Amino acid sequence: DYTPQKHHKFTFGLWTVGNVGRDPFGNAVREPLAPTYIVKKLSELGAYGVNLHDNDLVPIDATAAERDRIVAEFKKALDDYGMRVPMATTNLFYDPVFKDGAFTSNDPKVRAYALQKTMRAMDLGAELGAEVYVFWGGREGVETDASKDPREALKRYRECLNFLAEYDIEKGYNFKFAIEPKPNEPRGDIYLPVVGAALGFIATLNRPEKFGLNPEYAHETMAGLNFVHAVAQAIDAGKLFHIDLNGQKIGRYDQDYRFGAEDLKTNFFLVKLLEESGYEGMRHFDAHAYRTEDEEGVWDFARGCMRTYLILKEKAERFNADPEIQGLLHELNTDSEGIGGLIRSYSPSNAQRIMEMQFDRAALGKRGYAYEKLDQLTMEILLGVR
Ligand code: 3MF
Ligand code: MG
Ligand code: MG
Ligand code: MG
Repeated sequence: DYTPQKHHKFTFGLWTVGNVGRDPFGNAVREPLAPTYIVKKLSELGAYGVNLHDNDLVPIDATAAERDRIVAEFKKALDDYGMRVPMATTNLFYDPVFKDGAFTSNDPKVRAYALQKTMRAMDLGAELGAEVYVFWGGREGVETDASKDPREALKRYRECLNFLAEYDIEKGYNFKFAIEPKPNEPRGDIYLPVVGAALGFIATLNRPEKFGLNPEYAHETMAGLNFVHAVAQAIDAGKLFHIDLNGQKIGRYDQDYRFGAEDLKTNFFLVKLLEESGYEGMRHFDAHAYRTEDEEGVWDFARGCMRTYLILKEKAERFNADPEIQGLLHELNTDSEGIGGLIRSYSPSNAQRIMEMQFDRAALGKRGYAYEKLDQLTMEILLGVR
C-alpha cells in the first residue's frame, strides 16, 4: 500500500500544483487554484503541508488590510484541514524590479527593497509557523560579466544574508536558512550554481551555523551532476535543511517534472540515502504537472510524486533485505587483515606500518569487483522482477 500519510512529511509548494502551465512560448493552459482550495486538496491526498513564496498567497500590491484578511482565511484552511507550512520563501524574481537581481542588483535601492520584501515575507512565514526559510537566488546572476564583478556580487549577497540573519535573531524567529543553488535559468548564469559552491559560500557568512542547503534534483541535474552525491555532501556537512524533489533530463531547460519521472536509478539511490541518513526534514516536491494536463491531471501529478517516493522507499528496503546483494556488499567491505584501521588516522606507527607493507599491485589490479552483477540485481529490483 503506497498511500501517503501525514507522517511521511510530504509537502508541495502553492506554486507547484498551482502552476498554470505558462512557458516562454505559450500562455496559461489552466485556471489558477485558490490557496485555500490547494490546502484542502493536498490534505485529502495525504500531504503534510504546503510551502509558499510571499506572493503565492499575498499579491505584491495588496494593502495591509487585504493581506491580513487573506492570511486569516488561509490560516483557517490550514486549521480546518490539519495542514502546516513548514517552509516559506520570498519571490525575488517575478517582478521587473528584480531583472538585474535582488541582493546582487547594481542598484542599491533594489537591494534595499529586496531586504524589505524578505523581512516582510519572514514575518509572514513566522506567522504561519514555518521553520525553514529558503533563499533561491533566481535572478542573482548575469547575462554578461561586463555588468558586474562577480566578487562584488558575492560581497553584496553576503551582506544581505548577514543582515537577514540578524533580523531573524532580533525577531526570535529561529529560522533555518536554506540556500537553493541553481546553475542558470532564468539568468544566463546564476551565482552559487551548485551545492558545493553554496557550501563554500556559507563558510564565509557571519553566522554559518544558521545556514544550510535546499538542493533541488532538477538544478544539479541541469548542470549534469550527480544529485545523490550533492545531497550526500550536504548531509555530510550537517547542512541538509530541506530538499526540492522533482524530475529533470540532463542538458534541457528547467523541466520540473513529477518526482521520479526521469532517471529512476538516481532517484532510487536518493530515496535510499534520505531514508537511511536520518534526515528528518520535509520531502518537498518542487515540480508541476505537464502543460498538457487539466486539473485532474494536476492531482494525478501530485499523487504520483508521493506514490513514487513510497515505492522507491520500499525498493530500498528490498535492496537491504536481498541476500545476494547484501552478500556482495559484505564481500566488498570485508577487511580481514584490519588494514582499514591503519588508514583511519595518522600516527607515526600507522605510517610506519603502511610504509613497510608489501603490496601485490598486479594482483590488486586484477581483482574483479562484481559491480556488473550488483547493478543488474539493483535494476531487477527496480524493474519489479526481484
Ligand atoms: C526554480 C525553483 C524555485 C525555488 C523556490 C524556493 C520557484 O527553479 O526551484 O521555485 O524552489 O523559489 O523554494
Ligand atoms: Mg527549480
Ligand atoms: Mg526547476
Ligand atoms: Mg526549487
